[in-house]
Amino acid sequence: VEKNGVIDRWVKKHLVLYTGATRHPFILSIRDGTIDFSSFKRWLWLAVLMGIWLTGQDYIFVREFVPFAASVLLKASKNSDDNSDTEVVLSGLASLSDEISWFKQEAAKWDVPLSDVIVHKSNQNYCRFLESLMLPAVEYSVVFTALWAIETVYQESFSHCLEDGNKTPPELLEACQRWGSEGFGEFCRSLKKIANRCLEKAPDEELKKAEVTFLRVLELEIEFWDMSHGGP
Ligand code: HMH
Repeated sequence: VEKNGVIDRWVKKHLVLYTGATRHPFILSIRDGTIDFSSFKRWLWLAVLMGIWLTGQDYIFVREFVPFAASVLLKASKNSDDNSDTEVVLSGLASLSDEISWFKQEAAKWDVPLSDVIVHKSNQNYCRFLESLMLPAVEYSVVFTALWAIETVYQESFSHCLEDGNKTPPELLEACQRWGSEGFGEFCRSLKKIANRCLEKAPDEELKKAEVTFLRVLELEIEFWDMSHGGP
């Protein structure tokens, strides 16, 4: 095993897809300030009507992500040889609770309802994928790889919007800070360390499964951002 760990090896091996997820055109348009803001609120309403409002979609996603993270917590408490795993996952669950409150607050701020957001097809696929990972038979290293990838794509995307030279619209800075913050980055590094530790001990077949799961997360994250185009 290379000294940088399995995760770095996979990121390097699948860099095109990884960059596709962490530097999506939607994220780049936020960072460059080219996202259309003159009619942002009108766009929001239209997006709500079309069921593609990303905050609304992410609210739906996070509600499904909570039981997934809880299933990882359960596996950590049963399978892990390191007690600190459960603490890391538990802190992740605590931020998800915070995130749900924030979505509700954002919805109120923009005067858009969360109650009747239509679940977009891409989001439905993503939620179904999470559901499949919640099965007790799915290995700890596989679900941990998924948890790491899901959180890290968001962290790397939004921290890019905060890097030097950004022209991120002030209206979106709060959202970017939520996932792009140093604290969330530290959390993602903890996830990576645990994932690497599990993967280094995993048998070949399990390792292959984890790699496929990693790639599936990247595809689903790209499809999630693609919803911003308003397509089907
Ligand atoms: C689609 N991926 C998506 N939404 C999120 N909130 C995260 C990752 C990180 O929590």
